[in-house]
Amino acid sequence: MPPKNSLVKNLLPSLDMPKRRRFLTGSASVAATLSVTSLTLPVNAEENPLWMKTPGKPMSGYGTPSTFEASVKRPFASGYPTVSPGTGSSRTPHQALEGTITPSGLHFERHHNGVPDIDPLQHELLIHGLVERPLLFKLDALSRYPLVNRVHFIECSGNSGPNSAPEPPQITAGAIHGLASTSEWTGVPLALLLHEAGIKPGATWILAEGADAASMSRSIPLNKALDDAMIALYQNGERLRPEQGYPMRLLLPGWEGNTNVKWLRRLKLTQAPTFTKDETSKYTDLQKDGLARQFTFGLGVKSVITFPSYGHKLERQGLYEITGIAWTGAGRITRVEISTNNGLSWKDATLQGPVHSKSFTRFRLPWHWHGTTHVLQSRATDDSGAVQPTRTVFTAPYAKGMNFHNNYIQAWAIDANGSLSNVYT
Ligand SMILES: Nc1nc2c(c(=O)[nH]1)N[C@H]1C(S)=C(S)[C@@H](COP(=O)(O)O)O[C@H]1N2
Ligand SMILES: [Mo]
Repeated sequence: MPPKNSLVKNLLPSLDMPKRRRFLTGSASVAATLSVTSLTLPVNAEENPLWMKTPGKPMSGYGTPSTFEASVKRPFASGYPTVSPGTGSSRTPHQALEGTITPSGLHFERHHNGVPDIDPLQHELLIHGLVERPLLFKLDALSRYPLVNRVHFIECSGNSGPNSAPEPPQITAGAIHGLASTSEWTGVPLALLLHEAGIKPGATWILAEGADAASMSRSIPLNKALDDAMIALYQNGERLRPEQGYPMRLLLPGWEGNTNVKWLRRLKLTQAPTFTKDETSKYTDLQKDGLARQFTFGLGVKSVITFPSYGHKLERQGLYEITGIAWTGAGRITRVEISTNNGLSWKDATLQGPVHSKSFTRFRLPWHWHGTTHVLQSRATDDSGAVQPTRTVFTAPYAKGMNFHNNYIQAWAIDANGSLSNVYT
């Protein structure tokens, strides 16, 4: 398929057009230049296309994308294809998407032992341990609490791992950075349920356990649970997808994906971390000195240019809009700068509002390509003052191949033919 963006962006006028129209382009917004382009009518413009000559298809119970978009899919890989094909991950194809909300069917997946087929009438959530009153909830009971909806990203701490390879992999933006997605989540603030259960003195951590065959579990500091944690029941307006934890998941905005326990069945208040298999065998960050950082929950400030990126081609010279997504576990994105000359100089991109906290923010910068070579980079800043690091700065403290929490600046090279490749700088 032609990548979605090339279909749209190639409508933009090139620099070899007549002088009068070039003048209009220079002074007008991108939207206005699109209407300038549409002045050139195709030869058969007055003839009705085929699909206007017969009645269209009937309604459907649940909508699906156009068949012409069939190639917009999540690339996936299983680590154990024969024993457990459901163990592995699939990635959001960012290079083919726009806006900030990830369509539910394209939300990335990371499963440690496949997707359980949970009957919501049988599923229960237990809150116990250091509480005054242990509580047991069915889905209908939870759904009766006052609900809140918030737009948040989830990002696996293993996201961007392919860029830890010695040579830059020539794969799409989604194949590298697609273990991150944003949804509007609706659910019950966890603080509400914990206060109802009554927190006993001494409780400082919570064990969160999933109802999958991996019983994936993590220890969560009580402070986070009382801050902005949510038991999410809905995703983009509908019940959670099975892949995202149906019928309920723990949502810890801005914290590494793994702590957002899906198919949540148990929360146990404890005096200390439980040191579950999932937080001792994995999700620690090995340093050069042989020590590993543990419980590195917050995700760093990050951005990626989604157009143009690997797999796109600039077919001709002219105006293009450089665009992408930025996010941070700390709060809001305040600035995204773009360099087209390998970091020599930077220009502020426009941030598309509303800028939600701990959510994807779309950035845009119009740019003229004159048919020469470039290295494109984006550098995000958040409201804690953190700036996205270079690859050299990020990797400095870690052991070789440390594969977690990569948030360094991504670079795409454009060659004189307009082809894009992944490069390390
Ligand atoms: N119960 C359970 N929860 C889980 C997982 C899992 O395998 N089992 N995977 C974790 C990991 S590593 C990540 S990155 C996120 C992925 O969420 P998603 O599949 O909805 O994108 O869920 C987390 N929660
Ligand atoms: Mo993850």
